[in-house]
Amino acid sequence: MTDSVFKSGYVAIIGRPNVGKSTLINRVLGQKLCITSRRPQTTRHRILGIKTSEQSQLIYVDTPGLHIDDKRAMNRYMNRAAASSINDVDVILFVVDGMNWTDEDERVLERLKEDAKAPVILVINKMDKLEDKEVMLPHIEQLSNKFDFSNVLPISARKGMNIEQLETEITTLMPEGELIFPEDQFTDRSSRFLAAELVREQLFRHLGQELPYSITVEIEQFDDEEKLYRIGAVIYVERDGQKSIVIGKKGELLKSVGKGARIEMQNLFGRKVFLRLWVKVREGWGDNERMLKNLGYNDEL
Ligand SMILES: Nc1nc2c(ncn2[C@@H]2O[C@H](COP(=O)(O)OP(=O)(O)OP(=O)(O)O)[C@@H](O)[C@H]2O)c(=O)[nH]1
Ligand SMILES: [Mg+2]
Repeated sequence: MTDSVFKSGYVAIIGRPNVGKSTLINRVLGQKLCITSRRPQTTRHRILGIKTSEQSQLIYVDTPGLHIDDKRAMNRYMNRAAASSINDVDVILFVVDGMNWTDEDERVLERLKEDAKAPVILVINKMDKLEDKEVMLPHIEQLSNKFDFSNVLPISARKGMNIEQLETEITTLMPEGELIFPEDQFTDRSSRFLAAELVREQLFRHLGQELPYSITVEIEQFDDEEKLYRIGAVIYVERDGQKSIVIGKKGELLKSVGKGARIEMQNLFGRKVFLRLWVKVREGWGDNERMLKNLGYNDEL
């Protein structure tokens, strides 16, 4: 028992695509929950990652990268999911990529200026990439002048640099409160949802430049057979040509995707997994609000 007060609340992780938001959440959780990739716009939905200790329950909100292009329905959905997370949280982490300040960062900052009611910590990620740390100081000073940040912290989510300091800072800013989720719960998402994400992650990782941006995954079967999970997933693409890319020569690519996803699922669920994948064409779904809703892209999620 400690005599300090228990703290609890929500921490939104906000930033443009690809700055390392999901990598950061996995790092603080000490477990892989959110999918990550070298490609921008990997995260499409808001996902909670819950970390409970003796002193606190910190509920991290991973969000899609805020981006400028919102011509497609799916992009608008992603921007809405990220922007709505700025409200109703107790602390905001504004994540940027080292020295690479862009127009999109500027736009995110404008949004924060308009909407943020909670304290904002500026998190400068990917510090491991920076060889000359000296150049960072004037940069930090310049960024600090842009907004009344409650703190500015250089970190490396990938290497685990300064993560404890960040957590301490977040806890300091958190209000006193009770447990919001049961102490053994670590996300608000179902195993079904996480399984679909893990298939999508492998597609992002295996497909390189050929990746159809709008590819999506739906779980059709998820049976708990005690010793194993039997999972069937459909990969949706928008055109026939994309289908053959995803399947690959002699089905090799799809096989590697399935193998990678199965290994990740077994790690996450702690259970043996039997996984089957199909590829189907569903034209124009990324442009169509109604089809997006049918595929689970609705704002209540
Ligand atoms: N060198 C380095 N790379 C990092 C670090 N953190 C993340 N990355 C890499 O940056 C890329 C993007 O990481 P994500 O965590 O998927 O980024 P994100 O901000 O969630 O991206 P979206 O979901 O697309 O908005 C991946 O290749 C990560 O491995 C870091 O601290 N150092
Ligand atoms: Mg992400």
